[in-house]
Amino acid sequence: MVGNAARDATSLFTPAEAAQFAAEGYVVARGFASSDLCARIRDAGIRDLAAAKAPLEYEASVGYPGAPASIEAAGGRTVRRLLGAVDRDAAMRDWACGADTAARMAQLLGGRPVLSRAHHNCMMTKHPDFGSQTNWHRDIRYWSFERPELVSLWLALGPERPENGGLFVLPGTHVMEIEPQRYDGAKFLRPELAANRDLIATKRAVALEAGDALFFHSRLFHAAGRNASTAVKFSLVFTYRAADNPPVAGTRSAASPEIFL
Ligand SMILES: O=C(O)CCC(=O)C(=O)O
Repeated sequence: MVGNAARDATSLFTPAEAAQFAAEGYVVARGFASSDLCARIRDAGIRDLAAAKAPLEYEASVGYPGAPASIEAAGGRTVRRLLGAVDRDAAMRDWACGADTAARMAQLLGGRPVLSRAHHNCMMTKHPDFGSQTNWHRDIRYWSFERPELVSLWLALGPERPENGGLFVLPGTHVMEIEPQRYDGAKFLRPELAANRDLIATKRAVALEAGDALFFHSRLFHAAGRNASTAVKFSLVFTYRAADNPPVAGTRSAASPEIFL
């Protein structure tokens, strides 16, 4: 019994960590996945990348800064995301749906977690040469749920720093109201506006090591630069909702079967 109690305690956020998530919209669980598991997940990514195993998203198809202009251009088949991660590989699925992940998600969501196959559900593969920059955005911008309160989980499979395209966040922005005119047509923050510049000046880099997991709110603004290193950066990303926060019927968010944890 003592052993179980100790194990349960380590699988949850401390009150201080939960309070950080509530206040800042993100929290990092250090060493959340073992190095053995990280190696298995990363190897699966390397294997699927080499085989160009569908479903894939190419950098060229998102057209972000630094991406090839088209599939036919040099680097046009650079993969941005290996999609469908939960159905791609057992190690990815087991981690996404495992007891430790479910317990932490239940804590942050305040209810039973449900994994969305429609959003994230991918391995991000940021390449040195043609990997793109992602400007400041909230993931919820194109998602449709009863409440805009989902939590995403980003597992680093190697070191993540600004230099290799690691994430930046704007702490506390998950609870801010932002006027529509502060966004461009694709719902990225317009960096030329003084109000946005002031907000962006509050940015914080999220430095991660392999096995660290970033939990972040679907309304948290985040961004990432290009990968200036010589190695592809692999990160596994999933999104969860609470069971009482269903997707809106008829939208893309409702189009794929979900997994109740
Ligand atoms: O790695 C990146 O460029 C950022 C990815 C991201 O923010 C997203 O997919 O929502």
